[in-house]
Amino acid sequence: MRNIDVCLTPELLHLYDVKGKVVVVVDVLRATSCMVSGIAHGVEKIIPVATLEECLAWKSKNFITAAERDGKKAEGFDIGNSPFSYMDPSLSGKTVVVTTTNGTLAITKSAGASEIIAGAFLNKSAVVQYLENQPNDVLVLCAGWKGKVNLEDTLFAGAVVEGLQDSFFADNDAAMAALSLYKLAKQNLNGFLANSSHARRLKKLNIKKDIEFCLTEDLYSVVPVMDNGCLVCSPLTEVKETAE
Ligand code: 3SL
Repeated sequence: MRNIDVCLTPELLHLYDVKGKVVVVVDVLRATSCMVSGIAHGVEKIIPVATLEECLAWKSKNFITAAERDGKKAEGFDIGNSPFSYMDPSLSGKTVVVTTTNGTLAITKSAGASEIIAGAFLNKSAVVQYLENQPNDVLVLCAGWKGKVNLEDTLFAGAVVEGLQDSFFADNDAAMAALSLYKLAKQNLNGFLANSSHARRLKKLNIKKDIEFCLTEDLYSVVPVMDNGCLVCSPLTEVKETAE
């Protein structure tokens, strides 16, 4: 039987071996939710980069850029990190280069995995189905916040563990803890996360609509997969939902 493990923050990633595994990077609020939304709404490629400097270098080559630091849109880039910005029809068929505080860093740190995919509550069941239909062990990597563990990514990890419990072993404490938390929270994710640190941080910036949206389960059936440095729509999944 295949194995599923959970890394609760990129700071602990050095303790895991990503070789031969599918790494599911999750940053529910909001990086991977943006990526899933963008791909679902027709963005062709998303290039995640770790730093503002790299993102700026792409901008100077006329790429569309998205950048966020500390929850705010970074100065000088085209869009910030709201899933609603990624739904703009003008982005359809285009490439977006993105850097965020934690999410894109978690993706770049996963280099060396056999595959990297982006997960969020928005595409939870599609991710579970995708993982069921491939042969490798799985590591869910929670992006967290500046090296610290956060609740929302841990809950998503638990949701994936729950979805795969019949076909994967989850015999490690991080996966068990994530699953237990998800079981406690799943009837009311929004309520459970109301006082979590990043929800409070975003609310202070008046970003409430994004939180509710990012906690919607299974709105989309796409799975963004890294291919040559770009996240693209996995050919095994499809763009179904386009209206918003
Ligand atoms: O840290 C990140 O990658 C972002 O998703 C954080 S924020 O939700 O845009 O503040």
